[in-house]
Amino acid sequence: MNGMGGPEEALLSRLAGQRIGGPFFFQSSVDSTNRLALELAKGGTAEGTVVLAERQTAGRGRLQRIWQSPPGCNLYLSIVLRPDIAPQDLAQITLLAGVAVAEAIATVCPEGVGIKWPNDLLIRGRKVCGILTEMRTDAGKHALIVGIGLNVNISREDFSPELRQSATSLKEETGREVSRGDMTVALCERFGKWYETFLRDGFDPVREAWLARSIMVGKTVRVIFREEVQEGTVTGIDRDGALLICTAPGAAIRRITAGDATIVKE
Ligand code: BT5
Repeated sequence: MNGMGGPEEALLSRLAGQRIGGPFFFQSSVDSTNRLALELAKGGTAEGTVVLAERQTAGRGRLQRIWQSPPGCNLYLSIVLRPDIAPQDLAQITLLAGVAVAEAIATVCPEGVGIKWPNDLLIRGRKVCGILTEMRTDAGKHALIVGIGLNVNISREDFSPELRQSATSLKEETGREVSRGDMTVALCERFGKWYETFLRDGFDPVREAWLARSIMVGKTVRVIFREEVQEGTVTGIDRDGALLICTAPGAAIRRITAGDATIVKE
Protein backbone atom coordinates (compact mmCIF):
# COMPACT_ATOMS: atom_id res chain seq x y z
CA MET A 1 0.00 0.00 0.00
CA ASN A 2 1.77 3.19 -1.13
CA GLY A 3 2.23 5.85 1.50
CA MET A 4 1.24 3.54 4.33
CA GLY A 5 4.45 4.66 6.03
CA GLY A 6 6.30 1.44 5.24
CA PRO A 7 5.81 -1.78 3.37
CA GLU A 8 2.79 -3.95 3.96
CA GLU A 9 4.99 -6.55 5.65
CA ALA A 10 5.86 -4.05 8.41
CA LEU A 11 2.17 -3.67 9.14
CA LEU A 12 1.70 -7.41 9.20
CA SER A 13 4.55 -7.93 11.65
CA ARG A 14 3.35 -5.13 13.95
CA LEU A 15 -0.04 -6.81 14.26
CA ALA A 16 1.13 -10.44 14.24
CA GLY A 17 -0.46 -12.53 16.96
CA GLN A 18 -3.07 -9.92 17.84
CA ARG A 19 -6.81 -10.53 18.00
CA ILE A 20 -7.34 -8.28 14.96
CA GLY A 21 -4.22 -9.47 13.19
CA GLY A 22 -5.15 -10.74 9.77
CA PRO A 23 -5.18 -12.31 7.30
CA PHE A 24 -4.88 -8.91 5.56
CA PHE A 25 -6.23 -8.26 2.09
CA PHE A 26 -4.65 -5.14 0.57
CA GLN A 27 -6.47 -3.74 -2.43
CA SER A 28 -5.30 -0.83 -4.56
CA SER A 29 -8.88 -0.30 -5.67
CA VAL A 30 -12.12 -2.00 -4.69
CA ASP A 31 -15.80 -1.12 -4.93
CA SER A 32 -16.30 -1.42 -1.17
CA THR A 33 -14.12 -3.06 1.48
CA ASN A 34 -17.31 -4.09 3.29
CA ARG A 35 -18.64 -5.81 0.18
CA LEU A 36 -15.37 -7.71 -0.25
CA ALA A 37 -15.24 -8.60 3.46
CA LEU A 38 -18.81 -9.96 3.29
CA GLU A 39 -17.75 -12.13 0.34
CA LEU A 40 -14.70 -13.37 2.25
CA ALA A 41 -16.90 -14.10 5.28
CA LYS A 42 -19.16 -16.20 3.07
CA GLY A 43 -16.06 -18.15 2.02
CA GLY A 44 -15.28 -18.82 5.71
CA THR A 45 -12.47 -16.34 6.36
CA ALA A 46 -11.25 -16.25 9.97
CA GLU A 47 -12.17 -13.76 12.66
CA GLY A 48 -9.61 -10.95 12.61
CA THR A 49 -9.48 -10.74 8.81
CA VAL A 50 -8.91 -7.16 7.64
CA VAL A 51 -9.59 -5.77 4.17
CA LEU A 52 -7.83 -2.48 3.34
CA ALA A 53 -8.08 -0.38 0.20
CA GLU A 54 -6.24 2.62 -1.19
CA ARG A 55 -9.50 3.79 -2.73
CA GLN A 56 -13.11 2.68 -3.06
CA THR A 57 -15.20 3.19 -6.17
CA ALA A 58 -18.49 2.55 -4.38
CA GLY A 59 -17.72 3.15 -0.70
CA ARG A 60 -20.96 2.90 1.19
CA GLY A 61 -22.55 4.59 4.15
CA ARG A 62 -25.84 3.73 5.83
CA LEU A 63 -29.10 3.81 3.87
CA GLN A 64 -27.44 3.59 0.40
CA ARG A 65 -25.39 6.70 1.00
CA ILE A 66 -21.96 7.17 -0.53
CA TRP A 67 -18.71 7.33 1.40
CA GLN A 68 -16.26 9.53 -0.50
CA SER A 69 -13.12 7.45 -0.86
CA PRO A 70 -10.43 9.19 -2.91
CA PRO A 71 -7.10 7.37 -3.39
CA GLY A 72 -3.89 7.53 -1.43
CA CYS A 73 -4.81 9.66 1.58
CA ASN A 74 -7.30 7.97 3.92
CA LEU A 75 -8.11 4.64 5.53
CA TYR A 76 -10.87 2.41 4.22
CA LEU A 77 -10.91 -0.86 6.08
CA SER A 78 -13.24 -3.65 7.11
CA ILE A 79 -12.78 -6.10 9.97
CA VAL A 80 -14.42 -9.54 10.08
CA LEU A 81 -15.66 -10.75 13.48
CA ARG A 82 -17.37 -13.97 14.45
CA PRO A 83 -18.66 -13.33 17.98
CA ASP A 84 -20.54 -16.14 19.63
CA ILE A 85 -23.34 -13.92 20.95
CA ALA A 86 -27.09 -13.58 20.49
CA PRO A 87 -28.22 -11.64 17.40
CA GLN A 88 -29.86 -8.95 19.54
CA ASP A 89 -26.48 -8.18 21.12
CA LEU A 90 -24.65 -7.65 17.86
CA ALA A 91 -25.42 -3.90 17.87
CA GLN A 92 -23.21 -3.60 20.92
CA ILE A 93 -20.20 -4.28 18.72
CA THR A 94 -21.01 -1.28 16.55
CA LEU A 95 -20.74 0.90 19.64
CA LEU A 96 -17.53 -0.87 20.61
CA ALA A 97 -16.10 0.09 17.22
CA GLY A 98 -16.83 3.76 17.90
CA VAL A 99 -14.93 3.61 21.19
CA ALA A 100 -11.95 1.81 19.62
CA VAL A 101 -11.67 4.27 16.72
CA ALA A 102 -12.04 7.27 19.05
CA GLU A 103 -9.13 5.97 21.12
CA ALA A 104 -7.01 5.41 18.01
CA ILE A 105 -7.73 8.96 16.84
CA ALA A 106 -6.90 10.31 20.30
CA THR A 107 -3.33 8.94 19.94
CA VAL A 108 -2.64 11.70 17.39
CA CYS A 109 -5.39 14.20 18.16
CA PRO A 110 -6.17 14.00 21.89
CA GLU A 111 -8.31 17.14 21.96
CA GLY A 112 -11.91 17.07 21.04
CA VAL A 113 -12.65 13.69 19.45
CA GLY A 114 -16.18 12.64 20.31
CA ILE A 115 -18.80 10.10 19.28
CA LYS A 116 -22.10 11.20 17.79
CA TRP A 117 -24.81 8.56 17.93
CA PRO A 118 -25.01 6.15 16.37
CA ASN A 119 -21.41 6.04 15.31
CA ASP A 120 -19.85 9.08 13.73
CA LEU A 121 -16.54 10.32 15.05
CA LEU A 122 -16.33 14.09 15.12
CA ILE A 123 -13.51 16.50 15.85
CA ARG A 124 -14.67 20.01 16.71
CA GLY A 125 -18.07 19.21 15.26
CA ARG A 126 -16.84 17.85 11.91
CA LYS A 127 -17.02 14.25 10.77
CA VAL A 128 -13.63 12.54 10.59
CA CYS A 129 -14.81 8.93 10.53
CA GLY A 130 -17.90 6.90 9.69
CA ILE A 131 -18.57 3.30 10.69
CA LEU A 132 -20.84 0.85 8.91
CA THR A 133 -21.55 -2.55 10.46
CA GLU A 134 -23.09 -5.26 8.30
CA MET A 135 -23.90 -8.86 9.08
CA ARG A 136 -24.26 -12.13 7.28
CA THR A 137 -25.49 -15.42 8.66
CA ASP A 138 -24.45 -18.80 7.27
CA ALA A 139 -25.80 -22.00 8.78
CA GLY A 140 -26.88 -20.12 11.92
CA LYS A 141 -23.43 -18.57 12.46
CA HIS A 142 -23.03 -14.80 12.32
CA ALA A 143 -20.21 -12.87 10.74
CA LEU A 144 -20.04 -9.17 11.45
CA ILE A 145 -18.27 -6.79 9.13
CA VAL A 146 -17.20 -3.55 10.75
CA GLY A 147 -16.32 -1.02 8.06
CA ILE A 148 -14.32 2.04 9.03
CA GLY A 149 -13.70 5.07 6.85
CA LEU A 150 -11.20 7.43 8.48
CA ASN A 151 -10.12 10.69 6.85
CA VAL A 152 -6.39 10.84 7.53
CA ASN A 153 -4.49 13.12 5.14
CA ILE A 154 -7.18 14.46 2.83
CA SER A 155 -7.11 18.27 2.51
CA ARG A 156 -10.28 20.26 2.99
CA GLU A 157 -10.38 21.36 -0.67
CA ASP A 158 -10.29 17.73 -1.81
CA PHE A 159 -13.67 16.95 -0.24
CA SER A 160 -16.57 17.55 -2.59
CA PRO A 161 -18.04 21.05 -2.00
CA GLU A 162 -21.05 19.82 -0.03
CA LEU A 163 -18.78 18.14 2.55
CA ARG A 164 -16.26 20.94 3.07
CA GLN A 165 -18.07 22.40 6.06
CA SER A 166 -19.13 19.15 7.69
CA ALA A 167 -16.09 16.88 7.16
CA THR A 168 -12.51 17.00 8.37
CA SER A 169 -9.33 14.92 8.47
CA LEU A 170 -6.60 14.21 10.99
CA LYS A 171 -4.21 16.33 8.90
CA GLU A 172 -6.61 19.28 8.93
CA GLU A 173 -7.01 19.01 12.69
CA THR A 174 -3.39 18.41 13.68
CA GLY A 175 -1.69 20.51 11.00
CA ARG A 176 0.57 17.65 9.93
CA GLU A 177 0.54 14.46 7.90
CA VAL A 178 -0.37 11.40 9.93
CA SER A 179 1.03 7.93 9.12
CA ARG A 180 -1.70 5.68 7.80
CA GLY A 181 0.35 2.65 8.87
CA ASP A 182 0.50 3.89 12.47
CA MET A 183 -3.23 4.65 12.43
CA THR A 184 -4.03 1.18 11.09
CA VAL A 185 -1.96 -0.43 13.84
CA ALA A 186 -3.54 1.78 16.56
CA LEU A 187 -6.99 1.05 15.24
CA CYS A 188 -6.56 -2.73 15.10
CA GLU A 189 -4.90 -2.76 18.54
CA ARG A 190 -7.61 -0.67 20.22
CA PHE A 191 -10.30 -2.69 18.50
CA GLY A 192 -8.75 -5.98 19.62
CA LYS A 193 -8.39 -4.76 23.19
CA TRP A 194 -12.04 -3.64 23.41
CA TYR A 195 -13.29 -6.78 21.71
CA GLU A 196 -11.46 -8.93 24.27
CA THR A 197 -12.87 -6.82 27.11
CA PHE A 198 -16.35 -7.26 25.64
CA LEU A 199 -16.00 -11.05 25.30
CA ARG A 200 -14.65 -11.33 28.86
CA ASP A 201 -16.63 -8.69 30.83
CA GLY A 202 -19.66 -8.02 28.65
CA PHE A 203 -21.09 -4.77 27.36
CA ASP A 204 -21.05 -2.59 30.50
CA PRO A 205 -17.42 -1.37 30.22
CA VAL A 206 -17.97 -0.61 26.52
CA ARG A 207 -21.13 1.32 27.31
CA GLU A 208 -19.35 3.37 29.97
CA ALA A 209 -16.48 4.21 27.62
CA TRP A 210 -18.96 5.10 24.88
CA LEU A 211 -20.89 7.45 27.18
CA ALA A 212 -17.64 9.07 28.36
CA ARG A 213 -16.77 9.88 24.74
CA SER A 214 -20.28 10.79 23.62
CA ILE A 215 -20.87 14.40 22.66
CA MET A 216 -24.63 14.06 23.07
CA VAL A 217 -25.47 13.18 26.65
CA GLY A 218 -27.39 16.03 28.30
CA LYS A 219 -27.89 17.87 25.00
CA THR A 220 -31.07 18.52 23.08
CA VAL A 221 -31.07 16.60 19.81
CA ARG A 222 -33.29 16.13 16.80
CA VAL A 223 -33.39 12.67 15.28
CA ILE A 224 -34.82 12.09 11.84
CA PHE A 225 -35.71 8.64 10.59
CA ARG A 226 -37.59 8.44 7.31
CA GLU A 227 -40.51 10.87 7.82
CA GLU A 228 -40.40 10.87 11.59
CA VAL A 229 -38.75 13.68 13.57
CA GLN A 230 -38.16 13.34 17.31
CA GLU A 231 -36.64 15.90 19.61
CA GLY A 232 -35.51 15.63 23.20
CA THR A 233 -32.69 15.62 25.73
CA VAL A 234 -30.33 12.67 25.56
CA THR A 235 -30.15 10.66 28.77
CA GLY A 236 -27.93 7.81 27.51
CA ILE A 237 -27.97 4.61 25.47
CA ASP A 238 -29.37 1.23 26.39
CA ARG A 239 -27.94 -2.26 26.03
CA ASP A 240 -29.12 -2.52 22.43
CA GLY A 241 -27.38 0.70 21.48
CA ALA A 242 -30.67 2.59 21.25
CA LEU A 243 -30.51 6.31 22.04
CA LEU A 244 -32.58 7.30 25.07
CA ILE A 245 -34.24 10.70 24.97
CA CYS A 246 -36.59 12.59 27.23
CA THR A 247 -39.04 14.66 25.18
CA ALA A 248 -40.59 16.63 28.07
CA PRO A 249 -40.15 16.86 31.85
CA GLY A 250 -41.83 13.85 33.42
CA ALA A 251 -42.47 12.13 30.06
CA ALA A 252 -41.51 8.49 29.57
CA ILE A 253 -38.03 7.96 28.12
CA ARG A 254 -38.11 7.13 24.41
CA ARG A 255 -35.83 4.62 22.72
CA ILE A 256 -34.59 5.48 19.26
CA THR A 257 -33.06 2.63 17.33
CA ALA A 258 -32.22 4.26 13.99
CA GLY A 259 -31.89 7.66 12.41
CA ASP A 260 -29.68 10.70 11.92
CA ALA A 261 -29.15 12.93 14.90
CA THR A 262 -28.17 16.58 15.14
CA ILE A 263 -27.55 18.59 18.27
CA VAL A 264 -29.94 21.52 18.39
CA LYS A 265 -29.06 22.87 21.83
CA GLU A 266 -25.85 22.49 23.85
C1 BT5 B 1 -21.28 6.32 7.52
O1 BT5 B 1 -22.52 6.35 6.94
O2 BT5 B 1 -20.78 7.24 8.11
C2 BT5 B 1 -20.55 4.99 7.34
C3 BT5 B 1 -19.36 5.12 6.44
C4 BT5 B 1 -18.54 3.85 6.40
C5 BT5 B 1 -17.46 3.91 5.38
C6 BT5 B 1 -16.55 2.71 5.44
S1 BT5 B 1 -15.16 2.88 4.42
C7 BT5 B 1 -14.73 1.24 4.64
C8 BT5 B 1 -16.03 0.44 4.63
N1 BT5 B 1 -16.41 0.05 3.28
C9 BT5 B 1 -17.52 0.66 2.87
O3 BT5 B 1 -18.05 0.52 1.75
N2 BT5 B 1 -18.00 1.45 3.87
C10 BT5 B 1 -17.18 1.37 5.05
P1 BT5 B 1 -23.57 7.51 7.18
O4 BT5 B 1 -23.75 7.75 8.64
O5 BT5 B 1 -24.74 7.11 6.37
O6 BT5 B 1 -22.88 8.80 6.58
C11 BT5 B 1 -22.75 8.99 5.19
C12 BT5 B 1 -22.67 10.49 4.95
O7 BT5 B 1 -21.40 11.01 5.42
C13 BT5 B 1 -22.74 10.88 3.49
O8 BT5 B 1 -24.08 10.99 3.06
C14 BT5 B 1 -22.03 12.22 3.48
O9 BT5 B 1 -22.87 13.27 3.92
C15 BT5 B 1 -20.95 12.04 4.55
N3 BT5 B 1 -19.66 11.62 3.97
C16 BT5 B 1 -19.41 10.89 2.85
N4 BT5 B 1 -18.11 10.68 2.68
C17 BT5 B 1 -17.48 11.29 3.72
C18 BT5 B 1 -16.13 11.43 4.12
N5 BT5 B 1 -15.12 10.87 3.44
N6 BT5 B 1 -15.88 12.15 5.25
C19 BT5 B 1 -16.87 12.71 5.98
N7 BT5 B 1 -18.17 12.62 5.65
C20 BT5 B 1 -18.48 11.91 4.54
